[in-house]
Amino acid sequence: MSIFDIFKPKPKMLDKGNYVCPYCFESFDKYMFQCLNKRCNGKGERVFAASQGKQAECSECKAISYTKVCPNCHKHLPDSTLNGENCIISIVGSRASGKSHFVGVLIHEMIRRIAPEYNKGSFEGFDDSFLRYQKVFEDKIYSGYQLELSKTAMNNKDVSLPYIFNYKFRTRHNEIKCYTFVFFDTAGEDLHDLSNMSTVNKYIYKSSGIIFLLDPMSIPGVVDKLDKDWVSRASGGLQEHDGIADSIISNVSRLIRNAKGMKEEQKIDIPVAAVFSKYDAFEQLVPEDATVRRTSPHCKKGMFDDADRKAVDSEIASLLDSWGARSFTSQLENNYKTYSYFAVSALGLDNNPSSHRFDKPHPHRIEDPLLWLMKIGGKLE
Ligand SMILES: Nc1nc2c(ncn2[C@@H]2O[C@H](COP(=O)(O)OP(=O)(O)OP(=O)(O)O)[C@@H](O)[C@H]2O)c(=O)[nH]1
Ligand SMILES: [Mg+2]
Ligand SMILES: [Zn+2]
Ligand SMILES: [Zn+2]
Repeated sequence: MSIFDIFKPKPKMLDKGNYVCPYCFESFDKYMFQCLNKRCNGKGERVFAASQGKQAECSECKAISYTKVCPNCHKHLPDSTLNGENCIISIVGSRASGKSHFVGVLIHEMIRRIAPEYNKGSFEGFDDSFLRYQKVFEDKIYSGYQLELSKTAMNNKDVSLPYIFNYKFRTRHNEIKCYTFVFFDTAGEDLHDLSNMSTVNKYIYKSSGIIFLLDPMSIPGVVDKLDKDWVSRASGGLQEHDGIADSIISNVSRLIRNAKGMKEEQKIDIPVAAVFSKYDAFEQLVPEDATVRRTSPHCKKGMFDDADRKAVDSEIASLLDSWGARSFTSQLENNYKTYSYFAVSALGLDNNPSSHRFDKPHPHRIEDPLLWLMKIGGKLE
């Protein structure tokens, strides 16, 4: 038994149903079927209950359908939703903390480098997720254009659609595993105010892991030590910052406690990766011999190097301390059972955006938070 076994998922305790839709996050007991027969009068709109187990007959055209859909939003469901292998990863953090660039670069790297290198795995978009991902993120970031700040999900259906990817790989015992990852790139705007958080409300407490992005450019102890011009470039033109994410972490914690009916004294059991974004912008403040300066070791080794993770965790915790950001660290400690500190750069060293252009991203340690969440969730060997 390894230390990680204690974090393996416990038998599921879901509120209403057994399944969680990765699009609308409603829970349900029984999925439905959709008729895809082009000549059917229902024209793909018709949704019906199963006649027997894995298939159903369309009441309109009598064709047999195997296409399982959510009874609430009627979107096509991946198999792993029905096997209970959904991992909802929520990405939260204040405005301009770097969430969208992080997701955009992480997915690109997962497909091309991380999954194949780590365990010869594949990372494939489900349904239209890859096309949506390309349009919203990859086409822009990888031709060197900075993304715009994300729009609020309220009254914005497209924005509130998550990106769904299947991670498939073979274990050392030659078993094929498939996990469905649901990435939700929240707009910072929707996290600052509890009354604005109705969308976040739906998925945050169902997450398998939370990636909490901390913006180094919002910490006075960091900004004071850096060149002004440098800071303004890494801040994406955003002049005002609302302090280091304290209000967001308390809003997020409150939502989770309310939804799960937890007392204030109980610690939340969803693991949190507390991640400094824009590492490139503050590397000059990091000690020369620090582990976090080295390239991420996990993919090269083909296994998760927990000693490396622990070293980075304590380096970042002591940097936060020395920058006077204790209120954040104690909030995390008092509210969450499991958390670890990381630092990543989505764009890469010497790639600080100027006039909204930069070189093709060459990220630093972008895989660490996700691999850690998978590892402690018992999803990686
Ligand atoms: N130097 C540097 N700047 C970055 C990095 N990632 C993002 N930025 C900059 O940070 C600013 C905000 O990035 P976004 O990813 O749009 O931030 P966000 O958290 O999605 O913001 P909202 O959508 O408003 O919540 C942009 O100007 C980016 O160019 C990075 O790795 N390094
Ligand atoms: Mg964004
Ligand atoms: Zn039909
Ligand atoms: Zn749904």
